[in-house]
Amino acid sequence: MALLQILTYPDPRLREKAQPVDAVDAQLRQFIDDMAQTMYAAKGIGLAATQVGVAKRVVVIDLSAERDRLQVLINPRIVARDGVQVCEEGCLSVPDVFEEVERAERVTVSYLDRDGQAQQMDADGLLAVCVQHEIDHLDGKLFVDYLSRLKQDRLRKKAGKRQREETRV
Ligand code: GNR
Ligand code: NI
Repeated sequence: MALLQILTYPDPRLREKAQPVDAVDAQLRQFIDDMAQTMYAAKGIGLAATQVGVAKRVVVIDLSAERDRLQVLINPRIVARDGVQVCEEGCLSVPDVFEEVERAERVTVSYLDRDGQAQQMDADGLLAVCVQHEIDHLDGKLFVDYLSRLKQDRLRKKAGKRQREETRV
């Protein structure tokens, strides 16, 4: 297994639209294991392939306290949604930013599991938030895109400052 590097805002690769997976094979399963290891090491509850610079529609999620309930969603698609909930979100690709975002309260997702089998799942609460957050990543979208223009301007400035600090010798 290998730890992958998580891209951070405003890396342009976070804006790419990921392509559907056409074969769930051993190579893809190896990549999924690397994604899971990377998510656990970063203490995230989810990770999308886009965040590690791979433009494929693959997501890993684990909401369990014991970190032993890995969910793998390949080519996930929301087929039904209803209700509204507001949750304070964070993102491994947007460090140190936590803001409230409005999302659907319940979603039904169709996807392939790590064996390539078609599955459907009903999610609510935090799982529903996480699924929507991760599918957004696959479409090149970040949770900060839902914030006010003013907050986004502040984030852009903060990210620019961070980048200048990191590249200074
Ligand atoms: O670890 C994460 N926590 C989180 C909290 C509230 C709403 C969404 C998330 S997902 C985030 C990990 C991540 O960035 N996934 O893309
Ligand atoms: Ni994220």
